[in-house]
Amino acid sequence: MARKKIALIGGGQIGGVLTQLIAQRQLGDVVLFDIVEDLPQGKALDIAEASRVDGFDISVKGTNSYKDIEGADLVIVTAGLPRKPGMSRDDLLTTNAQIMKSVAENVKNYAPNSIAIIISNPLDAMVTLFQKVTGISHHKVIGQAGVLDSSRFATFIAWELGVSVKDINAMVLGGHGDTMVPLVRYANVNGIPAMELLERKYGDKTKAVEVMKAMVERTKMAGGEVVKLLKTGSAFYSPASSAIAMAESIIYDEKRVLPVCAYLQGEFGINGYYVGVPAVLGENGIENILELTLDQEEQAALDNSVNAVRSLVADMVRLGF
Ligand code: A3D
Repeated sequence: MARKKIALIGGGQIGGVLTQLIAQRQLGDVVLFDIVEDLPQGKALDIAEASRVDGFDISVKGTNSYKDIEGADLVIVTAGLPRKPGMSRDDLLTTNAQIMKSVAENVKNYAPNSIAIIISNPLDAMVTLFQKVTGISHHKVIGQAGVLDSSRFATFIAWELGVSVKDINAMVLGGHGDTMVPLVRYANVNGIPAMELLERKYGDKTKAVEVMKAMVERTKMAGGEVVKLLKTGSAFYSPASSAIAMAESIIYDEKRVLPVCAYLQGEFGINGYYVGVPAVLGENGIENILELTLDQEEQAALDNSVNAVRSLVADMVRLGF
């Protein structure tokens, strides 16, 4: 198999971890782009100099020139400001939309045939803008949010039940904001409903519901919890790992079912918006969107989340993007 070329746009916290993970897993040759002079070159050199100890022989190049991303198979975008304590993701809209527009124009020029994974916030709006400016097919422009939000939810359930997180299946749908929808009814431990195990643990349904509700709330606010602790930026290890799971499914055509920010055309009753839903990821990007039955409460929560995405996108359009 020819080695893939992976362009990372944004050489900050997430971009750096992405580079290291890609190198260690030998997923492809990396070009790390940033507008800050010397920053991507420094990170690339640092990571390349671990190649002997880590045992990888892919190439890692840092650059300030978009020409170097030419012909990339996969582009992962993290360019943009992260949150500081007290900020919502939506507060980043104006600044990051300007950045995303310039990123997208360059990807359109140099890597129009790539598949793109977007991570920059506010996520749902940034994916929408990137797709609009590049004109790359919707199924090849995908947002990362659900893999991370779901991993956070799964982690909290594992801690609560005292079981391995490897056996937890939990999914979060909707927009990547405070209205996201952790699906309680489908959360399970190797097929056993998480709610059943909670009820057995506490011997009381009301208490089990209360504990699950707290985990749902913590999941929704998990990004902010990390921002508050870090003080100077937002989570970066877990978002990088999440994007790597998506990248691997695409590069190795694994057809994993992952919750990702995908363009919907009628699925879940939503038309013309990027929203987090379970999708099959393979060599063509999003190859299928898996619909599932939602009860009234879940559908209402998803509709509420979609409304938040709609108003964010409308704000972006009003700002001229
Ligand atoms: P940070 O460490 O600040 O890195 C961002 C990088 O973007 C910096 O190195 C900047 O120099 C660079 N940059 C700025 N403008 C441009 C430009 N025009 N072209 C290219 N590069 C540019 O942030 P980070 O890596 O921690 O986070 C990056 C983004 O991801 C932020 O918008 C975060 O809010 C977002 N984020 C998303 C998630 C999701 O799960 C969706 C999670 C965590 C962070």
